[in-house]
Amino acid sequence: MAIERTFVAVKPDGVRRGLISEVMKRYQNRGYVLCGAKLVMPSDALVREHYKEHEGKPFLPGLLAYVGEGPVFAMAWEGENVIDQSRKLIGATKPGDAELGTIRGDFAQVMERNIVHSSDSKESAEREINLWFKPEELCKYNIAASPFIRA
Ligand code: FUP
Repeated sequence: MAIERTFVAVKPDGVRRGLISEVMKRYQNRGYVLCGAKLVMPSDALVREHYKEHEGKPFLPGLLAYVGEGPVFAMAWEGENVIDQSRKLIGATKPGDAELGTIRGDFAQVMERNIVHSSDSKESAEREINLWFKPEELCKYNIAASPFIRA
């Protein structure tokens, strides 16, 4: 168990559907701390770098076009095991496989428009936070409720 940071993004479909606050609410309800947040019109280079693990895959061009259209609402969240827990909050990549109660399970129908991204490992969390945020854009602070959230 450890305090971690993860990168979460509301993708253009989520932004344009007015779901930024809905996504943020779920992380705040869980007691995670918002370390950074900004609305971005990402460059092609940024989106390509973000999805570099998918280089050469047939769905990549469509994915780059969809996310590259922007805006993307980029966030960094901090909390106990937040990397794995955030993956549970967003739900399975294919919304049809996502449990009801997860973000994708509640708001999406197809994986090409699945609302949110969340880092899938410690390595990708660190890489993606550094890719989307400058160090001075990240805040370290305690929320008033922390004694009631963590023992
Ligand atoms: P996830 O980590 O859940 O976002 O999923 P992946 O990293 O495997 O995929 C990144 C994004 O590519 C997903 F959000 C959806 C999209 N994708 C497709 O559009 N088609 C595919 O066949 C696989 C993924």
